Amino acid sequence: MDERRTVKISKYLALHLRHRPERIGLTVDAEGWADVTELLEAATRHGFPFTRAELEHAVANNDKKRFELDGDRIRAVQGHSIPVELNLPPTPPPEFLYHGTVRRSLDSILRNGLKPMGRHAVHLSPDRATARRVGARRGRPVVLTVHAGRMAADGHEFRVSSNEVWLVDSVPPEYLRE
Ligand code: HQG
Repeated sequence: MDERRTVKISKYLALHLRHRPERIGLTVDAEGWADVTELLEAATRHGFPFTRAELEHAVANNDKKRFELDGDRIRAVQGHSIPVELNLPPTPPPEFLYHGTVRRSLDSILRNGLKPMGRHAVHLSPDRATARRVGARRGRPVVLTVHAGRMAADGHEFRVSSNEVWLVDSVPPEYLRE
């Protein structure tokens, strides 16, 4: 299948499963699931038709495994701005996790800590290379080290999505270093 079309479908899924289901009249339940048939119909109705096979291909080949299919339902595994309860269990993190950002955000981050900004949670990466890629979406990346082990010992809860993004409510500045 055409790679560009697959990416386009993936972006369409991210927009409507994470951020703006109401744009196409889609219902997303409390755990983030939408009905696949309903999604295909809504997309067709709103001028971007794709088939179930194309959807399955886009989910299976997504570079970051952003979505999960479960029978006739689909959801984004993380990255939401709409309220969802993913029901991920609190999980002990590795000693260090990483956050990719850019220099212009650094003053504020080192002063105020990492905040979820538009999303539900702060997103952390298990390794520097991944964090660098996250930061590079916005410019020349800066990678911060998060002392996750110490945070967990101090009572902060971590969760990990199926595509290995670590999620936490916030990271106070004392756990961060450049
Ligand atoms: C920054 C992508 C100022 C933060 C990626 C980031 C990731 C602050 C931006 C996932 C701040 C938020 C998430 C503070 C945080 N002051 N700036 N106190 N605290 N920031 O996109 O982590 O492709 O919501 O550094 O790969 O960049 O969508 O978070 O630059 O996994 O699947 O505020 O999104 O995945 O930006 O990226 P975002 P993120 P997907």
